[in-house]
Amino acid sequence: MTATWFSGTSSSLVKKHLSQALFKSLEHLETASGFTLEKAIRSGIQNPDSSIGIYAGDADSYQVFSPVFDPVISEYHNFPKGGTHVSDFALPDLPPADPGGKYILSTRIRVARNLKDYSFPANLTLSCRKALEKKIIRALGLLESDLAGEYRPLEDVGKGHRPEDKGLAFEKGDRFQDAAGINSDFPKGRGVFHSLDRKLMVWVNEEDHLRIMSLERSSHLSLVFHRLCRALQALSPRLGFAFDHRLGYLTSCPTNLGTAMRAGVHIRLEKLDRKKELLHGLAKEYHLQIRGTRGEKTEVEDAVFDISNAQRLGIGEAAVIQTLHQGLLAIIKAEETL
Ligand code: DAR
Repeated sequence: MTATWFSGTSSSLVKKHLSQALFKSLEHLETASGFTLEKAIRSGIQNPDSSIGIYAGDADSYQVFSPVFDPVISEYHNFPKGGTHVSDFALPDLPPADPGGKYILSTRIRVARNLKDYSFPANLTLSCRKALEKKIIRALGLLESDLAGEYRPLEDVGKGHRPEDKGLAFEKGDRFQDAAGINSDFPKGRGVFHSLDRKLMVWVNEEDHLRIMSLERSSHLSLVFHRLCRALQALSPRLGFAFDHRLGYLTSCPTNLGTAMRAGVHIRLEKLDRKKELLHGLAKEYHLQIRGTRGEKTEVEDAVFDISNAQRLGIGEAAVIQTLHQGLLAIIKAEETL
C-alpha cells in the first residue's frame, strides 16, 4: 500500500515532503519504543485527504524521523529551520474581554501533554495504556482546593449509569486517529477527570496522554488561564511531560507542538456572521482560527463561532493569550460598530 501511495495523489504535507527515496532511506529505522516511519504515516496513507498525514508514536519519533517531521513542522507552523520554542506562562491579569457577557458565551483553554517515558497514544499496548492511566489517576488524585475532583473511567461513563456523568465522555477519535492507532482498545484505559465545579477537566488517553482543560461561562481569559497554570504546576513534577527545546511540548500530531495550547471562546456575532470577510480579516490580523460552533470541521449555528489562537509553536503561552484578548476586543468593537 505504501508503494502505491507514492504514485497516488494526496493533499497532505507528509506526501509533499516525503519522497519514496527518503522513505526508503528511513524505513528500516525504529525509535526507542520500536515505532517506525511506516506506522507514523499509516494515517496519511489510509486517508489521502489528510491535511498533515503523520503522527508521532513517542518523543523519539521527532528525532529519528526528523528529515520528514521537520519540513512538515516548518511549513505548517511557519517555523524557521533552527528555530527554538520558549515557554512563558507569566501572564498579567487582563480585564474580561466582554464583561457584560453580551457576546462571549464561554472561554476554554486546553493544553495537550504526553509523558516523556511512555509511548504516545498511536503506539500504546493495552497494558501500557492502563499502567499510564493508573499513574495519571494518582497524580490527579493529589490536586487540591478548587482543582480537586473525581476521575471517571470512560467504560463506566459511557454506560450512563449516573446522571451526573452526562456530558463527561469524549468521543472515539476520527478516522485519521483510527488509522494512526490512537483509538486502539477504545474505550479501555481512558477516562475523564473533573473538578467539583467542572471548571477543570482532564481527558486521559485521548489524542494525547492528557488534554487538560480550564473552562467557564465567562470572558475572563486570565482567570481561566491561571487555573490551568495551577493545574499544570501541580501535575508536571509528578508526571514528567515530554518537552524539547526546539519543538516545545511534544504531541501526537505535529500541528499541536510548542505550547500545545488552544485557547478560545464561543462568541455570538450576529452582524459579523453576515460580514464574514470582515471577521476573517480580523482573524488574520490577530492570528486567530475561526471554527464552527462544535469545533474542527463543523458549521456555525445561530451565529455562534469558536474563535481561538492559530499559533502554537515559536510563541510563549502568555503572548498567545494576550494576542487572543486583543483580537477579541477588536472583534467585539467591530460587531458593535456595524
Ligand atoms: N486529521 C489529521 C490531523 C489534523 C490536525 N488535527 C488534529 N490533530 N486533531 C490530518 O492529518 O488531517
